[in-house]
Amino acid sequence: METIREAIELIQRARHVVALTGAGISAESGIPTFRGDGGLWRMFRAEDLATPEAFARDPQLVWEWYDWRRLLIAKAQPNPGHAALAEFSRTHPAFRLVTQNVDGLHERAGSENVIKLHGDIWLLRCTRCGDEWRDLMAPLEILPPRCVLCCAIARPGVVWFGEGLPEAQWTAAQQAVNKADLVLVIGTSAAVYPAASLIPMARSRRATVIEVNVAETAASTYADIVLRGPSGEILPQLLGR
Ligand code: BJW
Ligand code: ZN
Repeated sequence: METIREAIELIQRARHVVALTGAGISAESGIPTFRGDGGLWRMFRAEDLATPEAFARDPQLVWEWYDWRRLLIAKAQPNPGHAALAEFSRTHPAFRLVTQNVDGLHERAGSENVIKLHGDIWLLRCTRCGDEWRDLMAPLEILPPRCVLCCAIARPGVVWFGEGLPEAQWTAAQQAVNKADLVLVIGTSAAVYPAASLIPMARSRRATVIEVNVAETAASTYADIVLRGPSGEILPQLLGR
C-alpha cells in the first residue's frame, strides 16, 4: 500500500503524464494477450499470421485469424483500467495516451486522441490502391475482403513484424515521452520494438517510470515504482480522484 501512495503523489505532482499501454490492459476484458500463459503466440506462430510474408502467402488464413479476433473484441467491453485512463485524460489535458493495442477499447471507454503505434484492427487498407476504410465492428461477409474502388484484396490496418510504425504516430509518441515527467507503463511485456524503446527513452529524459503489470517484464528494470497486479484494479486506485 505504501508504494501505491507514493505513486499517487508522484502522479499528482507531475505536469506531463504519458501512459504506454499493451495487451495486458485488455486482458480483463477477455481479450488474449500475445505472450505468456494463454497468449496468442502460445497457440499460433507470429510468422504465420502477423507478417507481410504470411499475408502474401495465405491472405485467407490471416484474415480468418483476424476475423476471429475481431469477433472476440466486438463482444468485449472496456474494463475499469480503460475507464480510469479515459477519466484521467478528461481532468488532465496534458496527458497523452500511447497504445500498442489495436482493439479500440481505449476509444470505446472514452479516450480521445489516442496515439496508436500498431494500427487498428477495425481499419482495412487496400493492398493495391491504398484506400482505407473503417468497419463498424461488423463481421466480414467475404474473406478476404476486397476494395470497393479497385477490387484488390484488402488487409487489416495493423502493423506486422518487419513493417514500420505509422510515422506521425511514432513521432507523436516520441514527442510525448520527451516532454513527459512521468510515464506509466501498463500491461506490456516491453518485448516489441521500437515501442519498447520509449521506456528507456523516458528514463534517459529523467522521467519517473511507474510500471503496472501482473508480472515482471523487460520494463521492470527501468521502473522507479513497480505496481504488481491487474491494471483493472490498480489504475482506478492510482488515477481516481
Ligand atoms: C497484465 C494483465 C493485467 C497480462 N494487468 N498486466 C530491435 C531489437 C530486436 C528486434 C527488433 C528491433 N527493432 C525491430 C525489431 C523487430 C520487431 C521486434 O520488435 N521483434 C521483437 C519481438 C524481438 N519489430 C518490428 O518488426 C516492428 N517494426 C519495426 O521495427 O520497423 C522497422 C523495421 C522494419 C523492417 C525491418 C526491421 C525493422 C513492428 C512491430 C509490430 C508488432 N505487431 C504486433 C501485432 C499487431 C497486429 C495484431 O494485433 O495482430 O503488435 S505483435 C504484438 O506485440 C502486438 C502488440 O502490440 C505487441 C506488443 O505486445 P504487448 O502489448 O506488450 O503484449 P504481450 O502479450 O507481449 O504482453 C502482455 C503483458 O500484459 C505481459 O507483460 C503480462 O504480464 C501483462 N498482463 N494481464 C496488467 N490484467
Ligand atoms: Zn483499392
